[in-house]
Amino acid sequence: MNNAYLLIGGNIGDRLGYLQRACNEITNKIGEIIKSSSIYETAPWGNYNQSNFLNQALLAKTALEPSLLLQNILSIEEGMGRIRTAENQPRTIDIDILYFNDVKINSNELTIPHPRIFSRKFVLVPMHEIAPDHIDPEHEKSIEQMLNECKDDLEVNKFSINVHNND
Ligand code: PH2
Ligand code: MG
Ligand code: MG
Repeated sequence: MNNAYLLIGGNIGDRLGYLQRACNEITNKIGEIIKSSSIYETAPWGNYNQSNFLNQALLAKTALEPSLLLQNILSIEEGMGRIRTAENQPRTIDIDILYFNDVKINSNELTIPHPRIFSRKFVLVPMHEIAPDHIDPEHEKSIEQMLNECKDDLEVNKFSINVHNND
């Protein structure tokens, strides 16, 4: 079995519902979710002119090899109404492979570890909750070290459902 750390997130429509549906799809099509972080509400990185995201980090155990894992992820995203236009556009769901065992892959279709983990608090904060000591094979640093060194100051806050409940 392989260890796949994933980050899921979205900023259109029923954000919480899409995260929950993504977890169900991941369990069915990829493998058992062993760890999951809290859900965080995060300011949009890269394209400020869009709504806040909900993001969550997961550890899934999977029998799939990376290219098949990616194919299943793309089919889950498509089934959940993800439409790809330009980069950093609003989306119902995005499922990113952060780490796969301790492999490094640089192909046309796939870069593992995900190339921008170290510069994004919306990835590092949820990852730190489930795997602070995980070593990034590219930077040879732990998630905790990378979070301490991260210069990103965009908001990343635990999401509370009750705050949004008006009755
Ligand atoms: N994903 C992006 C670009 N910007 N910002 C936040 N807060 N969360 C994301 O998941 C995210 C982003 C590209 O995939
Ligand atoms: Mg992404
Ligand atoms: Mg993606």
